Amino acid sequence: MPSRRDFLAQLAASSVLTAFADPSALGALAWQSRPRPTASQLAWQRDELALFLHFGVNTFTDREWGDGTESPSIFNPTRLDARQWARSAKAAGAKAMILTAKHHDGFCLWPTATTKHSVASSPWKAGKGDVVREFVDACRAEGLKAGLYCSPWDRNHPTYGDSPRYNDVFMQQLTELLTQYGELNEVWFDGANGEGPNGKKQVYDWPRTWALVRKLQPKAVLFSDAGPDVRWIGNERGVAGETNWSTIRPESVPFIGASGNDVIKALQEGHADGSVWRPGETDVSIRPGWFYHPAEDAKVKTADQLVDLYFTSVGRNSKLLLNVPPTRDGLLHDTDVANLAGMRAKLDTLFRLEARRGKSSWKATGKTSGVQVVLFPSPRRISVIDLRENIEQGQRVASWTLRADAENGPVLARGTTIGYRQLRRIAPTDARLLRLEVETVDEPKAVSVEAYR
Ligand code: FUL
Repeated sequence: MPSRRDFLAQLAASSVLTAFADPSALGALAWQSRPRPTASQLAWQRDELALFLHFGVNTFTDREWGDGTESPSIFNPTRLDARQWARSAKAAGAKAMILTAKHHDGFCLWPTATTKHSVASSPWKAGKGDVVREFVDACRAEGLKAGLYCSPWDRNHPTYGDSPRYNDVFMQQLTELLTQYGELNEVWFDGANGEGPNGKKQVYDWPRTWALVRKLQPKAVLFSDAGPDVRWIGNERGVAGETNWSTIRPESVPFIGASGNDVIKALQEGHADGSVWRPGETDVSIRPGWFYHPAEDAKVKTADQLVDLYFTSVGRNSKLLLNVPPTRDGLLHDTDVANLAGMRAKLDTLFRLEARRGKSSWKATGKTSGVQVVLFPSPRRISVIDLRENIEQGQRVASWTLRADAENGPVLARGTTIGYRQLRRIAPTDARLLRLEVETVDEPKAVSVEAYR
C-alpha cells in the first residue's frame, strides 16, 4: 500500500493534474511542496536582462500614444538595422529582446492580413518590408531570444469595440506572429483598454488569448499584470519590492488591468504563501518616454543609473526589461548604446575581478532556519553582497541577517526575501568570515553567499 504522501507524489507526477487549467486548484496539495518554476520561467529569470524596443508610428509623430489616425506614409526608417539593435543588446549582456509588433495605435510592424494599417502601406522598402522578420532574424544571428508585444488596445481597427469581431482579429494577428517567426521566449500583454471608436468598450478574451499562445508557442512565458507566467512588478521606475516573492495569490490580481493599492502591493511583493510561481518583471525605459523623442537625447540614463536599476531589479529577485527605443533612422541612438555598454563594463568589473568566493558550509539550525558560513583564507574588503537561493526548489527565505566574523559579530546587512538573487551594497568592511542566518517558510535549504569589493 503506498502511503498518502507517495500517492500524492505519484498523482502530482501523473498527467491527471495537467487537467487543472487553474494552478490554484492545486491549493489542496500546497502543503506538499512550495510552488516551483517551470523550465521556461527558470530560463527567463536566469537571463536577468532583456531589451525592450518601442518602435512604430509614434517614433515619427513624437508621441507616446498614437490615436490610430496616423498615415502609414510617415513610417520610413531609412537606415533601419536590426542587427545594430541586437549587437547593442548583446554588448549590454542582454539575453533577449522584445519588440512592439503593434502598439495602441494599431499600426502593425509586419505585413498582416488583418488590416492595411501596417508596414505594407508604408514607403519603407516600398511596402515590401517586415520589421518583425528583421527583428527575429537579428536576434537569432546574435544568439538572442526573441519576444513580442502585441497591444490588445487598437485605436485603428474598425472592429475594435465590437468585442467578438475584434477578438477574432486579435487572434488572427497573434496567430500570424506566433506561427511565422520561429520560436519566441516571451509574449507581452499590456492591459490598457481604451474606448472603441463607436463608443463601445472592448471586452478582451484572455482565456482564449492565453490558450492560443500556449498552443502555438508552448515554451514562451506569458507576461501581464495577471501573469500567468510572469507578472508586472507594479511600477515603471525600475524598482522591485525590497520584499519580493516569486509566489503570489492569483486572486490578488483578479484580472488584467485590475488597479488599486492592494493590487500594486501584491505585484511589488508577491506573497510568501502564494499558490502559483509568477516572478516579477521590471520594465523601465532608458529615457523618460517609451518611444524615441529627440528632445530626450540629453535625458538618457547614465551607466551608473543603469547599474542602480540592475540592483533594484535583478538584485531584488526580478528580471530587468530595459527599454531602448530605436530612432527615426531605425537605429539605437549612440548615447543609449554607449551607456548600455558602460553599464555592462561596470557590472563585469564588479562581478568578475572581485569575486570573493570562500569555503562555505551550510547547516539547518531548526525546522525553518539555517546558517551559511563563508570563510576566506584571509580578511577581505567587501562592499557588495550577492545571495542566491536555488529557486529550482522554490523560494523559502523570509528574512536574513548577514554578520561578519562571528556568531555575534557586527551585522553587515539584513533583509527579507532572497529568491533568485539578492544584491546589496554595504558599507565597505574587512572580514575573514561571513555568517548568513536565514529564517524560512518551509524546510531550509542552502543559500549561496558571494561578496565583492
Ligand atoms: C504601458 C503602455 O501604455 C505604454 O505605452 C508602454 O507600452 C508600456 C510598456 O506599457 O502600459
